[in-house]
Amino acid sequence: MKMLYMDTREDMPYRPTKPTTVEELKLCAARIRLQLLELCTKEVIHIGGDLSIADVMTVLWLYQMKYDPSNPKWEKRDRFVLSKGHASAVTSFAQAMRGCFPAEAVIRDYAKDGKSFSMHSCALNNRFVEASTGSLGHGFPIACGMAAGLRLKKNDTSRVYVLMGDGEQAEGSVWEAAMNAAHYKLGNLAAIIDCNGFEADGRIDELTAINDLGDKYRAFGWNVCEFDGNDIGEIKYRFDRLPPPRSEKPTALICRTVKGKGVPFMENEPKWHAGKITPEQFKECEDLLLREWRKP
Ligand SMILES: Cc1ncc(C[n+]2csc(CCOP(=O)(O)OP(=O)(O)O)c2C)c(N)n1
Repeated sequence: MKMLYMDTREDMPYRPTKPTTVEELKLCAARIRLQLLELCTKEVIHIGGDLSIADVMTVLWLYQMKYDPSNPKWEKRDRFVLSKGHASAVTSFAQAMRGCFPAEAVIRDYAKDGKSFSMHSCALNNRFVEASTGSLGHGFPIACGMAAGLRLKKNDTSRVYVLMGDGEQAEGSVWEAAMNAAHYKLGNLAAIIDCNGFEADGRIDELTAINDLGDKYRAFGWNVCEFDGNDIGEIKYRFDRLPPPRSEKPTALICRTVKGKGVPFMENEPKWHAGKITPEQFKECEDLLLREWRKP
């Protein structure tokens, strides 16, 4: 199959370096979805939870985060920790679009021994990864430690963003971290929770129901905002209004999303937590996404 590397596609030609409008960001999200699906023809990836959070990751990496791809250790950068470490593919494509490395490298090297793009984020072989993750419930406490570290260094302009899943909320360490973040007044911490309603084995409400997650974070002393995590305009609006990093309450961004978003046969279908697609399925998805993208 001819690989359609997204950096050079002629049918989606616009590649803004710093998208600012909702329309530009929507295009970037569509391209990231196509990159994910292209990779998914070659490797098993966690496609369901990559697609659910693709819109948030687009706005986060291409619009929101203070970050210099030519200097990933810049002291004043915002930090990102992928606590749901299995969403490494969408993270890598968002970073690629921000200019960290070419998307082609992700497609070529993903899950290959000794290369930079692992199935779960790995900081040992990729300098754009802040912390190695994959064991659920660990990235969040690491992010809290980073936010506390920024306070000790008197850095009051950087934020730490951490992405978790709703299934991940069943880990006890999540609640230890939530309690500590409020206690240490980490207003420089923003926890993004991808509430797609599913974990690996099925529906969250049938496995470990989390009921009203917003109430839980509020009870732990957090600011909470809850919104449609597949609506780019809404995501941008919420990021624009985050309290400043020097404020005293951490913020939970509860994103209501659809697992497998954008690919009808994957949406809300537990078997697409992880998987691989055929070239024919890729073509079907590509036609659909391009049609969607061209809609006025
Ligand atoms: C501690 C731990 N237990 C189990 C797993 C296996 N596992 C990988 S992904 C996953 C489901 C996670 O669900 P969720 O956090 O909702 O992620 P999403 O549905 O967004 O992909 C599980 C149980 C793991 N990675 N870590």
